[in-house]
Amino acid sequence: EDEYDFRRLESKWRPIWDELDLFNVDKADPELPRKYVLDMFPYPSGDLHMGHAEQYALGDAVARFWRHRGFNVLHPIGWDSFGLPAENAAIKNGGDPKDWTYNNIAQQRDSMRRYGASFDWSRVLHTSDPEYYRWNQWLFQQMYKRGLAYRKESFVNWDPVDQTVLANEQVLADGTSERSGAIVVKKKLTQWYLRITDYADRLLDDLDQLEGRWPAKVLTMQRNWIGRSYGADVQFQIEGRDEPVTVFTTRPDTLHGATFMVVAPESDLAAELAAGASADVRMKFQDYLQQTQAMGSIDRQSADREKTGIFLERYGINPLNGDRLPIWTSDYVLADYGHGAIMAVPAHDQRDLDFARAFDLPVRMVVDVTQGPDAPTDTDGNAIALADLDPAASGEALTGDGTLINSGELDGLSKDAAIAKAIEILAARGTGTAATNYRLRDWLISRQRYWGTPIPVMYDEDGNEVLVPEDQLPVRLPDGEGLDLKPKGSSPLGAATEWKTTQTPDGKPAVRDTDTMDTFVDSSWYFLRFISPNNHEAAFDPEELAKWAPVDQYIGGVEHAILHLLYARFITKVLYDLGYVNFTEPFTALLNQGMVVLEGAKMSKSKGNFIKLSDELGEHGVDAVRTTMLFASPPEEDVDWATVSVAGSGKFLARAWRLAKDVTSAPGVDVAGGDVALRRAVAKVLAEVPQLGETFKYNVIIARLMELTNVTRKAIDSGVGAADPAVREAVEVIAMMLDLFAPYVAEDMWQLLGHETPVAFAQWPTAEAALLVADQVTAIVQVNGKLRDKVEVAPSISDAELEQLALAADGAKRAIGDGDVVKVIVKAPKFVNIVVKG
Ligand code: ANZ
Repeated sequence: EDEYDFRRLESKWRPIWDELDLFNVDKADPELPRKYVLDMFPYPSGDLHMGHAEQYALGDAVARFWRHRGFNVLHPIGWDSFGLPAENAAIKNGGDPKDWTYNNIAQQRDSMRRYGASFDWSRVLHTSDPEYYRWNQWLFQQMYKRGLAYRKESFVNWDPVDQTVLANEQVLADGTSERSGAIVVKKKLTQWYLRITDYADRLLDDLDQLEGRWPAKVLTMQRNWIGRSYGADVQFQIEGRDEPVTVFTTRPDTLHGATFMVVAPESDLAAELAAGASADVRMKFQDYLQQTQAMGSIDRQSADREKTGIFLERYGINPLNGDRLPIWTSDYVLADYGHGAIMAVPAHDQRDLDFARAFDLPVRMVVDVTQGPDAPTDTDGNAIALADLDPAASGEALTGDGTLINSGELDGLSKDAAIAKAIEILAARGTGTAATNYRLRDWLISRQRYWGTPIPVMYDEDGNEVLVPEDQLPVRLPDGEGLDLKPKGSSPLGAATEWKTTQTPDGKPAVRDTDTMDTFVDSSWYFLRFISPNNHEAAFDPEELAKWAPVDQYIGGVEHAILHLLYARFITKVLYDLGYVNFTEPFTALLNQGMVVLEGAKMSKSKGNFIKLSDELGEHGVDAVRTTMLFASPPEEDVDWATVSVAGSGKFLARAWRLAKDVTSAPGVDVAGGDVALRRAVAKVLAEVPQLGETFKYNVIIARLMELTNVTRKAIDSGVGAADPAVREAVEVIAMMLDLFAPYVAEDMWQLLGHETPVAFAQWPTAEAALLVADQVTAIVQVNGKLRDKVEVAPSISDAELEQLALAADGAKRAIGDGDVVKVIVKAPKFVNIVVKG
């Protein structure tokens, strides 16, 4: 009991905290202002690891901070508990994915309690509970009724190892699956989609509201993902074909520079044109198509790939100048962007130029970039002649602004003016219009897997879609035990004959949709369910929503920068349009924590550089690990576990705890008469820490508490003594602030100091203004050893500064008179002696 022992503190306080249900927001004073602080909820993949420890140390510091600042803080936790790993574990080891999932949840939950995270445990939710996924189904149906959920047959990204469809977002830049690492292929299937593209403009424009509140990097990633570009749809007649072909271009100003056209190999148009070509081309086209389909889209467009393609023996007609343009097919044109066909302008587009040079096609300059605002210069700053910039020779396309040439009616115009003029001419002739394009695609949510939310739709005998009536929701998953869960390209639920067989509301035979939803649907609105998790009448309660939503501070990894956040923003806007919520952005502020690494490298079991959280907790204790996580660096940066000292954190906490043991004054003692120097030190911390907390500078806060701990220890051991009221004041402040990172130590200190209520709700006092005034010291100014003047200076003054002041002091000037100053002896901040001769 006399020594700091983290094991004793943890086993002492954990049951007491559990018993008290401390962070249940419904038990707090309803008059308090509110904040909603949310950590991205975990996937129950096993026990908590170092990454979780970093995230929850941070999120908990944020939540605790706002409680100490007088807010009732909603800080809920739950589990994102549907998904493939559970299913794969069941395939490997037998059993039901449910068992694996809920066992892991139980383990993580225990670990979080041990970790002292200040969650409201009355609000726990699991997305795999029928009580939760019922509302996924409800949400899907709401969207279906408004035309925002629809089915279509299309090429999908197919993961041949996991045997499932992937969203574009899950296909990595090299064309492999984010899940299995397999090379993703295209497959034609009928699938459910959510119409996120209807929201593209709002998803983009509303990002402006988040400027400064979300990491700039995340905003950029969202913008690029949505990828809006302005330009024109231009129609080209095709020789020997009735219908014109439309291409999307961002540069209609360059129409006169078009020298060929390219269509995507897997487009219907390519197939049609190839079918009419010679036998040789038909055969080459088939091979080329197969090659293309085995490739990822990002890889296909990469600028440094060698260009390949086939001439389809057909010609298009340029609507501006009547030029005849050969039509090629090449994989650098994507079937699902724009119209799957382009006009190629090799002089001003790099990929078109690479292609033209590979196949010896003409290159025609139509923008004189030497006449533009960013005219190129040589190394001496001299202008370069246009003839020396010829892309056909240099291999560098001229993509900059400039003045139009070789372009008939557009000649002499700037790029922007020419874009407007070209669109005007095309529109007048009925061969083109202004157009906007997006990279964003509709959200494919069907998954051919078991462990997810059943899609609440059935099909009658004619194959018509029929919604499962709302009063029959949830459509529950049948037991996984006994079902063959192995991936085979169709959902395992297809084999659940009894489950699958049902009736339409008017009694006709029907079968259920056997696919399940992408688990990103589950996480796209869970933050709203936390607000009324136990409401069985509705997904969320409007009154409660008004109190808490939207989330004030969201905390999680940057790996969710695109998908999860985009989907959550989309669903929020949908719910806004449906009248369920009165805000359009779900997360007012976002913080991305860094990773925990070892010697600069990501930790992984296979690399053998894996640090086990439970080992660290066992050796150093929860508080020391949490403090270390936040002391190591600002939260956005990575923590390198090889460079930290957890033992050092432990020693600091022991020193702090020892202070509380030593205090001998009674609680409530009047601090006004306490030692002024120590009170000033405390006041500085009180004034500075709230600012630091609002900007997440926990590392600096910990450094300040370390300093204050040392100063307080010195005061106790020197003349001030343990009975001085200033010592009590200092130790109380240390305990209240340590609660952000080291709740066990803080609680125990608080109790040792004689308090009977939990430290978590102790309000930080405000610093007394009088104590914050910068101190001054009096420096003595002597001339030849005799006191001649005094000056008031800051204690931090340098010798040089003090010398200047002393020489300028009236008393010193008089004493020096006409004499020569031969030497000045300075001991800042208190003493100066000026030696004068003659
Ligand atoms: C002619 C042109 C001239 C173009 C020029 C660019 C520069 P963003 O900005 O990403 O929207 N493009 C259109 N559809 C395509 C497809 N399905 N696959 C590959 N490329 C496609 O890009 C729009 C530009 O990308 C379009 O403008 C088109 O090339 C090409 F000096 O048209 B451009």
